Amino acid sequence: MKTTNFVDELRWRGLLQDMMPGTEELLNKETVSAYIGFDPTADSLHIGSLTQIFTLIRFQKAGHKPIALIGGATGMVGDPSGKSAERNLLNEEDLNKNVAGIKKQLEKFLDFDSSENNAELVNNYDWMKNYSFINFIRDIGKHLTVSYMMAKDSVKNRLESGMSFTEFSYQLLQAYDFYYLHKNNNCKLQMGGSDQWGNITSGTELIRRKASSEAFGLTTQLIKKADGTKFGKTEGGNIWLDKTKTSPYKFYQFWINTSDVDAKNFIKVFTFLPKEEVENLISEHDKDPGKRVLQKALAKELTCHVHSEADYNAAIETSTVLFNGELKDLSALDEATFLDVFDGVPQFNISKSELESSINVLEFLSEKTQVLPSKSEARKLIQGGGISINKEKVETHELILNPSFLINNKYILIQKGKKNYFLCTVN
Ligand code: 485
Repeated sequence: MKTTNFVDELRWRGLLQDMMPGTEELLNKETVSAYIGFDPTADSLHIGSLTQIFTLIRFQKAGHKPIALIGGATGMVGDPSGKSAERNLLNEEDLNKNVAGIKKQLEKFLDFDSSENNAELVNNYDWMKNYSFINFIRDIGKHLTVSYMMAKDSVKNRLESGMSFTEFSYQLLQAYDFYYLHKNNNCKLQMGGSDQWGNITSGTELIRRKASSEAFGLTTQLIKKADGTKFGKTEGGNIWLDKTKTSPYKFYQFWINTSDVDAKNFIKVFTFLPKEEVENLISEHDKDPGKRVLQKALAKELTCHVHSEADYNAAIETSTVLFNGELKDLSALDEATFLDVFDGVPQFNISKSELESSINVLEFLSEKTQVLPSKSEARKLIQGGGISINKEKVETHELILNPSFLINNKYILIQKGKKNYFLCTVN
């Protein structure tokens, strides 16, 4: 059943970039199958891919049928769209691992069982693996001219810097996928980010020429941040959907730290909250931006959806550890989360044997770790109650550190004053 209008929905969320003429009419007229492709360039999707996963979900909620394609074949070639330099080819082992990882993630978001209006999952390797080069260039290559292919941005932008024939052919592969799904899965629409426009239109062109039939394309906006920096990256790299690569805590923190301007956009782009609720949240937020109503809603919706409610609750708990936590909270954290919590905190290393032979706290703070410039400074601060180790105030400068101080068998947490943390790793 049709509950929302898909195109209107994308519009008010600020997601719509381009549509081929007739797309909106088609979607208003009938139940449509549409696909979006994901190349297995890594073993996990990242938050950049969420826009498109959510596009498929929105499409389904609007009563249509979404198809997710994994590019087992195209991933072997590498899409030049939006790339300024030739890519390295992935080896087979990595590709297989990546396909499996991405498949698992897509399955989490979309229900792929075989009932009628359900989402479908396909892999273009299945129809490419036995397609011979000679047949492909006879059957497919013949329909698009070199000048047509060269007019695409993905090729034009590389005329100076160079591009292999391999990457030049990528658009033909993607065009053939669309042709194949149009023919075999009644797929009439391909969607993707705006960088995919050229490849999508190569597909509709192939379908027009080879099948004398009409197909459509729709692209969504690439997500930008108001300050111009790239969305979805931190100093540590991508924010991944796989919790072993980006812990739910760090994932939650990413969204909580969104700026006010961005949060107003992202609440529309990255949640399924209906218009009225979004508008209420925005006006509530504007009354007192310091309360970070939008950021909290954003972090909650996403952490629950991508991970789970339990992960969300744990992330909130972890966030409070730093301010009022007890040592038992710290040792309860798994190592990845523990490191995420103290990400960006100055770090020191000492050897395990040093610790085994016992270290006086003054020496530890000044010589072993340089938390303080000298033993006398350290003594002063301890006397003033300004040093804690593993969240416990150091009461005497005669304290001796030994392996019993280790958290997770590896770390000692030092706190100077209220806010300055240091992490000592013992190897
Ligand atoms: O038939 C197809 C085969 C492969 C693809 C699409 C259709 C993948 C596509 N060429 C591609 O490279 N997509 C990117 C990827 O996989 O990382 C990104 C796009 C982005 C958005 C997202 O995939 O850059 O705009 O479409 C889903």
